[in-house]
Amino acid sequence: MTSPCKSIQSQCPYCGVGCGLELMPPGEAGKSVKRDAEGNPMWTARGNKQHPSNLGQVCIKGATVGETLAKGRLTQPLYRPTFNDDFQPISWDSAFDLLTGRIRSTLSGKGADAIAMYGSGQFHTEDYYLAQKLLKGALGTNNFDANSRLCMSSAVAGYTRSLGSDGPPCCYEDLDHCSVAFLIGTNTAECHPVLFQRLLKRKKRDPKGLTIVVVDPRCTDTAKIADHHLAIAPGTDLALLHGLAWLVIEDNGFDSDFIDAATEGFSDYAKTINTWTAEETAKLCGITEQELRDVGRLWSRKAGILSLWSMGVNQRREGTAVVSGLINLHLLTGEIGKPGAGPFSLTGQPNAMGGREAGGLAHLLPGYRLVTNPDHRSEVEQAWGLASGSIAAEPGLSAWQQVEAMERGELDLWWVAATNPLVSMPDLERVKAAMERCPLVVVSEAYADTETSHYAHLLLPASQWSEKSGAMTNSERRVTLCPAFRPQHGDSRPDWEVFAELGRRLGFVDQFTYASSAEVYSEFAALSASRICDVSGLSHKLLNEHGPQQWPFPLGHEPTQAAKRLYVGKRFPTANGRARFQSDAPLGLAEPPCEIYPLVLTVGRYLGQWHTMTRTGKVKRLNSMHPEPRLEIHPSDAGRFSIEDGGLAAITSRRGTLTARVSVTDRIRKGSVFLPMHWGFTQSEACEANTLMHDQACPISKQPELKATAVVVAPAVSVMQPVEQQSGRLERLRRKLIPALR
Ligand SMILES: Nc1nc2c(c(=O)[nH]1)N[C@H]1C(S)=C(S)[C@@H](COP(=O)(O)OP(=O)(O)OC[C@H]3O[C@@H](n4cnc5c(=O)[nH]c(N)nc54)[C@H](O)[C@@H]3O)O[C@H]1N2
Ligand SMILES: Nc1nc2c(c(=O)[nH]1)N[C@H]1C(S)=C(S)[C@@H](COP(=O)(O)OP(=O)(O)OC[C@H]3O[C@@H](n4cnc5c(=O)[nH]c(N)nc54)[C@H](O)[C@@H]3O)O[C@H]1N2
Ligand code: SF4
Ligand SMILES: [Mo]
Repeated sequence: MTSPCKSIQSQCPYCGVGCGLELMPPGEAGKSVKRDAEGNPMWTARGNKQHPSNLGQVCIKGATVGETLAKGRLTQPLYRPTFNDDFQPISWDSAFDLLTGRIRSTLSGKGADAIAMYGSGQFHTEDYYLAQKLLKGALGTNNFDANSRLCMSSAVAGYTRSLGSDGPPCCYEDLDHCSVAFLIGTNTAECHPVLFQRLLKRKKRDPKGLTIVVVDPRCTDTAKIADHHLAIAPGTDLALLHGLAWLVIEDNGFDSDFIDAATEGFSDYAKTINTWTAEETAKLCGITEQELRDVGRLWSRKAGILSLWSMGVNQRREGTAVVSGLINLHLLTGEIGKPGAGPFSLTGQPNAMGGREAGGLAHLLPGYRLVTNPDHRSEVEQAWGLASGSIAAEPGLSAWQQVEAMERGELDLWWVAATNPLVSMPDLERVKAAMERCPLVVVSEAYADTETSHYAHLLLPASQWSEKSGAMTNSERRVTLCPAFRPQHGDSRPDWEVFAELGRRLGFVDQFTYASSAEVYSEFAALSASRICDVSGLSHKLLNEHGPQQWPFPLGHEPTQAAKRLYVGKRFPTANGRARFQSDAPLGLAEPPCEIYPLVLTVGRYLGQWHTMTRTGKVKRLNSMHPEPRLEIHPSDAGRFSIEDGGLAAITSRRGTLTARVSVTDRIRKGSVFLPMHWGFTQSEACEANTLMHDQACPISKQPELKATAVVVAPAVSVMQPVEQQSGRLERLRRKLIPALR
């Protein structure tokens, strides 16, 4: 652990902007020692001026992270053989004995594929790397997936399909250079606030030099600053993108030199977009032809277009096709690989990027390698000192496929780490029922009372950010070292250490012996050599001495703060060096509105809450920003369904019903309603939005369509509590869980 007397530099553990934070020890920031609600002395955070990604800026979540770290922590391993038993404290030694025993009996019984792990973009790179090494290398199953499957996997698949490799090509400086910011399916103001502020400042400084377009069915805080807000009907994005391409061609606004020199597939693409006339497109998207034409003209100008996108694009059953549709426009206009231009996915979580680099999805191996590629498998087997054929040749189960496998009774062990699927997965009642069928559910968690903990047999206390050292990569491919600067809570241990110890106990002593997380990072870094995401020149030591660095960073590379872009030479990492136009026909929503369920529910985020509230829900200031979840509904729909502002509504989909208090607002488009995702069944204001969502996913990226489901609303007279609260299950479990913690 680093000396606690001086300020510490790290990366914010919340969103993928990956701001640099400076953390001041208790008593150093002001005169008196700040304390959290439980009286613990508190570290305070501010933006790190030296960090190139945020230049000293910070948002309210980053600034209050110090208040979240100590409260309500899980401090020792707990076990119960069945959900009807009480949790009992057990030692780590017994926990490892239990795990190795069950793993060995599964391996000799159903086989390795009856084990699966579901990890998270909130892992450090070292946690990720060892988790997937444990499953893919030691156990011989590719069933390691992460919540990035619900988040960035359409971006991963879209980049790979269109450009030949994953990896966002842009950098944050492009926000200062672009003449058009094309924001699609991103509420940047609430979800990537420091980037939004950078854009806003630029707009104020140079109103004519920057045009902002926002494509979103809601008039979010992001859309409020837009010059053009296209409030399209949900799920019509691909049609919109094809329609914009049609206009670019009509205007002669394409870049034929770029198309000839650097792409393939243009003639098929031209045929596909030919049917998306301005008139057709505007009609399908529910906007005016003029609105569409105004934005089409901006693309034709080719004067520095930067596209930013997030979950409104990725969380679709045609997510990969929409990402490719957006990249198509950049290829058509040659707007890629130069300052202020390019397709730029805004990563959700602080280290989903590091996870992708480290092989943290069921189809990947470290260094953006693929499990289906025999050369890639053999390179990794050699590096890991494993016999040829040790790594399975088929992709493992993706996040939702793991749930389906439990439903079929095919999983003997499901290990959830650093994610809270009983809030964040679709169709929650199905997930709960599936977990009840699984003989051993292991949950590695930093906090005690999370929704998923209530459905665990074995709870393992995890050290979290600030208590373990590791690297994270942000959206602009910048790697920051996050050092340990606070002590462990009780018996909690870093995730990577737990995975390493289990590997050794399973007999892989050489493969899993590390003196520190720095050694884990070095092994991963070496394996990335000569791949596009090459970080072989990086180490904890270099990052500590020279600060954050962007990749590619090959061995011997000099540390630099100068921003880097990919594909500046118009060459792409495909077999023939050309980027590929994709010609997908738009499909629209998997569950479109109908007579019985006439509205489209979309589920997203509030500025002051992070996901399932295990951390931000502990901060008074943040809770007071959003005291409760609200259903947003348009005044005309409210009238149609007799819903009143401030009243209660019952929201019903094909999968269930819940109640929520209502905000009648024209922020939302007619025909759509919005709920936040944050409030799970442990919250007194519980509103389990995902009980309503369906599981249909993009066939390429396997990312579920978490942004849209068909619902009907009606006035409600009383609050409907979640099953766990109604049945007393929550209290019963808490009584068992919490005494065991004391
Ligand atoms: N405050 C806060 N910030 C966060 C997070 C958090 O929990 N809280 N989480 C982080 C993570 S992991 C992620 S992934 C990002 C998510 O960041 P965002 O994707 O920006 O956030 P969301 O609110 O999920 O959804 C974005 C927008 O998609 C719109 N949308 C819905 N349907 C459609 C559609 O059909 N087309 C289009 N074009 N738009 C549509 C919604 O109206 C919403 O405004 O935020 C990160 N930052
Ligand atoms: N309908 C709908 N559903 C969605 C979304 C949506 O937009 N709409 N968004 C999806 C997206 S993009 C995402 S990213 C997911 C997010 O959903 P989750 O991943 O479920 O959300 P978090 O609350 O971030 O969960 C992280 C968990 O890890 C714990 N934790 C923190 N640090 C550590 C650590 O170091 N080690 C361990 N072991 N545990 C730790 C936290 O306490 C918390 O319980 O939700 C998805 N679900
Ligand atoms: S913008 Fe994101 S990374 Fe930056 S301080 Fe806020 S939550 Fe943290
Ligand atoms: Mo995410």
